Amino acid sequence: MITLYHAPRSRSSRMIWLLEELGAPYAIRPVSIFRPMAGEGEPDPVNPHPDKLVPAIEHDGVVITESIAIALYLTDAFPSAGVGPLAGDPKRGPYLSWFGWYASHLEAAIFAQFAGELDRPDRRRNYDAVIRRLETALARGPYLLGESFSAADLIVGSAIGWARQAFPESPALDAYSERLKARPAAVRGVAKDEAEGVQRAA
Ligand SMILES: N[C@@H](CCC(=O)N[C@@H](CS)C(=O)NCC(=O)O)C(=O)O
Repeated sequence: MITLYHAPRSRSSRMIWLLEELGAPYAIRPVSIFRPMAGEGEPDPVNPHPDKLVPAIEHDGVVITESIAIALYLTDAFPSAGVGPLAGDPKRGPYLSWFGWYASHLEAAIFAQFAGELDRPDRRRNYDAVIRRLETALARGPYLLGESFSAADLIVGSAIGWARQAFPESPALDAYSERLKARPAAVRGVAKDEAEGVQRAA
């Protein structure tokens, strides 16, 4: 059994989606977090994350943190779902590369745009490269790895969905977001996330 430490409408929401894709046995343990945008919320002593962030998961007594580490850990642990190429598969390298790119470049581009920093040449260069990389990948295939969906789409796509206004107009990006949102596991994930939010507000 996997325990997901979760706060509604946060980076842990996509982990519900991932667990649904995997058909993995899991329980959601709601925790409170500090929400910097709203300036409210308290770190939860129950949360095993060393910095009291979400997501964190606990599996067989081991705590795993960081969205991309959790995604890799889970897709390796539940390979029969077929949403994470394993070592030996030629798609494994590109799969890992998309995760690294997400953490190093995509999040930086989003936050630079939100912070109004795109007049800085280094920020602009990264932002333009990010848009180019996404457009190129989506012109090739419906998913980042080509024909089939993977957890790299889930991580990258959830960030695009959350921060759509940070990106320029793009039919390809919109179609990609819609394709991902329509997945049955994503729909179930959203419903469970909403239910958690309602319970916490009650
Ligand atoms: N790189 C981390 C970021 C985690 C993160 O920043 N989570 C936010 C919620 S979206 C959080 O827990 N914030 C609480 C705080 O800032 O104290 C990951 O992707 O897992």
